[in-house]
Amino acid sequence: MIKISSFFTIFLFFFLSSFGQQPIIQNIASRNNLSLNGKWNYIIDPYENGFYDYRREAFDQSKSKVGGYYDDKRSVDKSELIEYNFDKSPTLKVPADWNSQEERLSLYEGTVWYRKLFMAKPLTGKRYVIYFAAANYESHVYLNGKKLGMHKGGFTPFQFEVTDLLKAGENSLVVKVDNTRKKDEVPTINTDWWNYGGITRDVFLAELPDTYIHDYKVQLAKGNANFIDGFVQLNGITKSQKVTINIPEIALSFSVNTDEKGYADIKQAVKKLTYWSPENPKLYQVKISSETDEVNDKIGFRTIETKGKDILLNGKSVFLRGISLHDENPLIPGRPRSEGDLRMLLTWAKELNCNFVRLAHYPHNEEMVRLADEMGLLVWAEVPVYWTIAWENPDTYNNAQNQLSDLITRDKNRASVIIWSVGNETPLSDPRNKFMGNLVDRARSLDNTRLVSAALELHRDGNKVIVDDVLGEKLDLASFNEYAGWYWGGTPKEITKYYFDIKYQKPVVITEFGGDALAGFHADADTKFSEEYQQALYESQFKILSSIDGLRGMTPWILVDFRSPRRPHPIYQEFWNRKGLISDTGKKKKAFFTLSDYYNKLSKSFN
Ligand code: GCB
Repeated sequence: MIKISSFFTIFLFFFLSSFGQQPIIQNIASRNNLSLNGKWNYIIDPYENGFYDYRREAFDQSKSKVGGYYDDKRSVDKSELIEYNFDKSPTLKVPADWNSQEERLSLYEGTVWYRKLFMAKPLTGKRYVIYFAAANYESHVYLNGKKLGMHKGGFTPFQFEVTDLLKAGENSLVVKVDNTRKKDEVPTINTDWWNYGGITRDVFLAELPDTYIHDYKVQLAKGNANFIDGFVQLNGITKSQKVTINIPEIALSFSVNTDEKGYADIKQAVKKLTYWSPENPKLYQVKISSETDEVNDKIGFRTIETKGKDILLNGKSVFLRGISLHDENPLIPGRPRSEGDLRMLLTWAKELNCNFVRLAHYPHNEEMVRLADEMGLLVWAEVPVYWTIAWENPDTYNNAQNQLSDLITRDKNRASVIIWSVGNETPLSDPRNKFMGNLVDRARSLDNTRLVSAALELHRDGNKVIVDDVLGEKLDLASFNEYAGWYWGGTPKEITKYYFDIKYQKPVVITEFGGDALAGFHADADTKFSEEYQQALYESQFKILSSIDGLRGMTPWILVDFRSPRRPHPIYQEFWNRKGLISDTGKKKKAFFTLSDYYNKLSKSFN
């Protein structure tokens, strides 16, 4: 019998294949790739002149219409009118946002056209795929003047097969990237982070065999530390093949046979494993080979579950000593551009004595999650269902669901990821409960081995802080954001009177608390924006939070100051949210040390 998760994989595969854009290829970065990173020529197009004609009809909707910039025309005839020229246009670096590279683009929201010329030598019998790890927000992609497809969502990968379009010699790849905020999109128009535009993550051309390993899951079964439960999916003509899974370090090698759809379950008893944990982030080389393809991965094995108010990692109760972070390098400032940028962020989290990070509020780079695997940090992974989403629009729902499915598909083999979060601080209503409830069901149907949660809100009655959102009933954790001492409740010393009334018998993980501090601004602990205020706030928070029965973790807001259009104060903010424990120049504030001491003690006392 086909399991539900396998059914969805197959369904998504055929559904998406028919629209040009393919479902995500697992671990594509490890394949034979030609990097398309580097300098791309660009044209700023605020009126979308390269996409629509003067009657506002899209050029690419009609074969007879010419004029789209994706034609990448060069003048051959001196009488010809061409009003753009990529060859003579300036360049932007990829991967990187455009805001941080060019003064004119720092506040820009709209369309920018990117063009990359590259040489290829396609081989017969091979297949070629162009892969974008992320571009914000809506991308239309063209190769040699032909449209490959469109993708929405600023933080998830997308790809197109180009085997039939790739030319021997020079190829022109053109991408229209539009970061206009829109009410019905995911996220919606209002967020407390910078709307960085551009091709923000890696781009490459991957070469694959005719029939290749498209997807696989090699993970421990739910609640069973001695059994691998997963699947493998081939794509190509020779669908029925023998596939061997080999983990040399434990001398394990076994085979499965794929069916006429290229699919096989992987079910295998396994012994002698060293389990992955933050203290010992053990990863195994895993080799998956079919008759026509081979892919190598580094995979950790661990179990995660809840029992009453405990979170059990490999069967042992764990306290999640966490911190929230955005996908931003404050020193640019902008989206991270390299593994080094990502490593810097996670190294800071380690220096805080964390064993957990909340990668807020959208999928971070795949490389970040792989680093968390390697460095030993548990991960909360989230989709940008943030604040006031258009709950009643079915397209908005489908978009959110696609982003969630892509995140789960991409990161399902990462031991570090223990929680899928379906959103943050969403206002209560029936349509919202339905929307988010459906996302929870979807997450569980795609992956029954991890916890599912969301960052909820609370309300107050006198000194009582109440958490009773109905969505909480469907989640594995009681997780909520709590801003006592900043947005409400008075000064840090006044908040110790608050106590919590949490309706669910579940482990409690506080997803946010915190307050702004401008690094280097010193005053007394009642003065907002001072380092002393932030520090006192953390100390009082530890007092009120420690009285919660079932407190099993926290991810204070936030590791590093980050840019936000919502924060204009001319002295303290200058369009930075200053709730970071580290400043925009990398300086650790007082509260950084307060939290690292607290976590250090917890790491010794909590078993
Ligand atoms: C929140 C949001 C987060 C904001 C933060 C703040 O509750 O989840 O995205 O940045 O508050 O600083 O207000």
